[in-house]
Amino acid sequence: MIHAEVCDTIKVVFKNNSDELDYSVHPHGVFYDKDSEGAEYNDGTSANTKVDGIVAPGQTHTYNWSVPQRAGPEPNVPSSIIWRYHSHVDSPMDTNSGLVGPIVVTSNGMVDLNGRPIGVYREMVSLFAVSDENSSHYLCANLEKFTDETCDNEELVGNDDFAESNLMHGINGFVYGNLPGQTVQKGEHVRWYLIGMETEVDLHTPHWHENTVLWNGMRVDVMELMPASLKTVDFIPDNIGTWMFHCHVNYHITAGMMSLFKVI
Ligand SMILES: [Cu+2]
Repeated sequence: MIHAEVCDTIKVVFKNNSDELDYSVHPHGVFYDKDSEGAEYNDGTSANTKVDGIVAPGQTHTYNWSVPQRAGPEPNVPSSIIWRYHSHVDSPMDTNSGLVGPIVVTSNGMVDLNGRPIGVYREMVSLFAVSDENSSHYLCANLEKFTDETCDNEELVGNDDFAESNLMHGINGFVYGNLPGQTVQKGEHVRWYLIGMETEVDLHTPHWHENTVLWNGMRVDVMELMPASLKTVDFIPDNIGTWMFHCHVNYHITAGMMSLFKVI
């Protein structure tokens, strides 16, 4: 999780520890030159000069992203908003392999000594994504690691049920209520950031049980999230208990897009 204040410059030193694949760090919302974009164009520039921030295995690259006013919140909205970074060499496969993370930008002068928004006691981030592990770089490696099968079994890899089983309807990559760490305290100011990702099945409706959140001047308990969209909401939990936080799309419920959060 990267925190920045408007007028900052974010500096990311990225070492690609993969064995054989190029990766990058491509940010949303912030300001950058071509060498800090982390995205490949089919214009020949990357082959010669590596100016686009694509990083070969074992190599290191430094990205500089400045944070202008237009990367921060406007007045009358929460003092911080959510952006995202992800690998953008093969964007669909890279993100299906899990290479996604959050950037939080806070208004100028609204940041505490830890780089977090003043007055916000707890920040939560939830990534709603149907990770298509058939399109992960690590499908074959995972098969070999966790089963007795390999990708050489074409009958298996080409099987529709196998393919369906690899569509992981996750919140932060966890399914069926196994997501840890979602504990808040009654009466504290919680800022909850939502990230959508992936493809046309990723129409999500995060729903908090027994709580309401404030978004854009409205009080709601369900949000809309589209692929690659970003939302920032605030709430103050007022009822102690263990509550569901899940996607309200019927098929996504049965496929496991469920988690629990605790108010203590
Ligand atoms: Cu959903």
